[in-house]
Amino acid sequence: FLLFIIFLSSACSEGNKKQVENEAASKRPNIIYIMADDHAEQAISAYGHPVSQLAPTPNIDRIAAEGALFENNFCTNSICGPSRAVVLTGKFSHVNGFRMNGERFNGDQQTFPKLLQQAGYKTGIVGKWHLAGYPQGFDYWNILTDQGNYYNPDFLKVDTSTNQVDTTRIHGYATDIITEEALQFLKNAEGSNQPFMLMIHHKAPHRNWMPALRHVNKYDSVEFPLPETYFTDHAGSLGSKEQQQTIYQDMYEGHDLKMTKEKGSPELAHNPWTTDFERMTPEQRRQWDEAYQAKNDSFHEANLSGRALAEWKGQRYLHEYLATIAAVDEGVGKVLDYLEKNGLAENTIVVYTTDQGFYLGEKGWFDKRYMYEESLAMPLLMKYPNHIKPGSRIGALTQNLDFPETFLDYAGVAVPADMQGKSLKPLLENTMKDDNFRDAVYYHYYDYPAFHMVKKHYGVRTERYKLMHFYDDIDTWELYDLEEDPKEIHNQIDNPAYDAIEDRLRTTLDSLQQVYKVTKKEFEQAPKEKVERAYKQFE
Ligand code: SGN
Ligand code: CA
Repeated sequence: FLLFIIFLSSACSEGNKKQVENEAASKRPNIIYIMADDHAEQAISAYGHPVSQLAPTPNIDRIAAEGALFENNFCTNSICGPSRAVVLTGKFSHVNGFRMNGERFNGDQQTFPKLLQQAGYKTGIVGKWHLAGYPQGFDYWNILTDQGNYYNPDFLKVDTSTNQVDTTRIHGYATDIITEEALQFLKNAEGSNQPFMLMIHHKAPHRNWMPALRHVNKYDSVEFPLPETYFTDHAGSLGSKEQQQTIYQDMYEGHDLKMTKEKGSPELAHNPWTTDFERMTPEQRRQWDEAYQAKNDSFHEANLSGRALAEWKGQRYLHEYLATIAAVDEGVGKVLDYLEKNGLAENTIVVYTTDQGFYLGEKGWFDKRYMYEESLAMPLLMKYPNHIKPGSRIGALTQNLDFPETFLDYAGVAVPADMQGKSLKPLLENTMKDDNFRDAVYYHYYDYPAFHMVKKHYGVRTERYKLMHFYDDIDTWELYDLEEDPKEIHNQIDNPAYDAIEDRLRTTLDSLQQVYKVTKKEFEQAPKEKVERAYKQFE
C-alpha cells in the first residue's frame, strides 16, 4: 500500500511537472516579425516626420501605440541582404560572411529561426529573402525570387509532393499576396500547441515603387514637403562626391518615375528593365496606363526644366514611394486584426521594421548604403501586451544585431555566446535605463563599386557624434556633431575645436573593432571593377 502511495505521489508530481512545463511552453510567445524593404522612418507616421503626416500609416502605428517605438535603432550595414543576414545570425557582416548583395549566405550556420525551431517553435517565412540559396530552419517558406516583382511575382517554395523547389508565378500584387500567405500560415497554425515564429518580408517600398492599382492615384492631390536639404551640396564630404543616387540626376524617368515619352502616349520614357511592366496582364496594364494618363499629360503641358523639374521629380517619387506603403499598412492591419479576432494578440510579439533606412530626398537623394542618419536609422516598433507598456519610447542605441537575442530571450531559449548583440528585453520591460544599454554602435558598408557608387566606409556613432572613414580608392574621414548639425552637412574633421572629440571617437572605434573581432583582412578585399555612371549609359 505504501509503495502504491509513493508511486501515486511520484506519478502526480510527474504529472504536475509536465503540466507546469506545458503551461510554460504554451505561454511562450508567438513572434510575428514584419519587415518591409527600404521603409524609411520618415514614412511611418508614428515617427512624426512631416511627410508621413500626409501619408499616415495607421496600422503600423497601432504597434507603436500598443507597444514600443525605438528612436535610435540602427543597421550595421545599410543594404538588403547583409541586413537580413545580421537579423538571422546576430552577427556582424564580417562574421556571418555576407557583406554585400550578390554574395551567397552560408545557410548552414547558426540562425535564430533554427534555434527556435529546435526549441519547438513552428517557423515560417514569406516574401523577400534575397540571400541566395534556400531558407533553412523554417517549417514553411515561400519566397520571392531574388528582388521580387510588384506585379504577378514569382515565388519559390518546396512542393511537398515531389520535395522539389518549384517556381510559381502568382497573379496579383506582391504586398497583397505576401499578406495572404501570412494569414494562411496563421490559419494553418490554428489548434497546434506549438508556438510559432513567422517572418513576413514585404518587397514594398523597394525601387521601382509600383503601387497597387487601387493606390496609383492615392496621393495625386497631395503636395509633400521636400526636405530642406533637397538642393544642398554636401561639399564637406569627399566620401559622397561620386554618389549616383540623386533623384534629379540618377532616377530613370520611365522605370522609376513612370514618366511617359510624350503627351497622349502611355509609352514609358527611359526604362532599362522592361520586365516590371511587361509581366502585368493586359488588364492590369490598361488600368495602370489609364490611371497615369492625365497626370503624365499635365506634366508634359507644364514643360518644366531646371529646379522646377527637379522638384517635380522629387514630388513624383514621394507619391509613388508612399503609395506602395499604403498596401503594406493595410496588410499589417489584416495581420493585427487576425490576431485580435482569434485570441492570439495577447500572447504574440509583433515587430515592424525594415532592412535599412532610406532617403526621401534629403541632400537630393534616394536609396541608402550610407552611414548618415537617414539610411543608418532603422525603424523598429514592437508590441507584446502585458509585457511592453503601451506608448513606450526607447531612446537607447540599438541595432538589428540585437533582434535574434531578443527573440530567443523572450522564447526562453539560451542565447549562444557567439552572437554579438544584446537582448532588448530589459529596455522593453523597463528594467534597464536607455543610457546603460550601449555607448556606441559600429557600422561597415562594403559594396563598391556598385549601383549608386557609395564608397566603402566604416565608423562609429555615439549618442551625439559620428566618425566615419571612407576607404578603398579614397582615404578620407568625416566627423559630425548630430546635436549641432542633425542634417550632417558640416564635416568637422578639420575643425580643431573637435580634436578632443575626434580622439575619443577613434578610441571608441578601435575598441569596438576589437570587441567585434574586426580583422585587417576586412579592408584588403580585391577592388571590384568600376562601373560607369549608370544613368549616362542609357542617355
Ligand atoms: C536594385 C535597385 C537599386 C538598389 C539595389 C539594392 N535598382 O538594384 O536602386 O540599391 O536594388 O537594394 S532597381 O532599379 O533594379 O530596383 S536592396 O534593397 O536589395 O539592397
Ligand atoms: Ca532594402
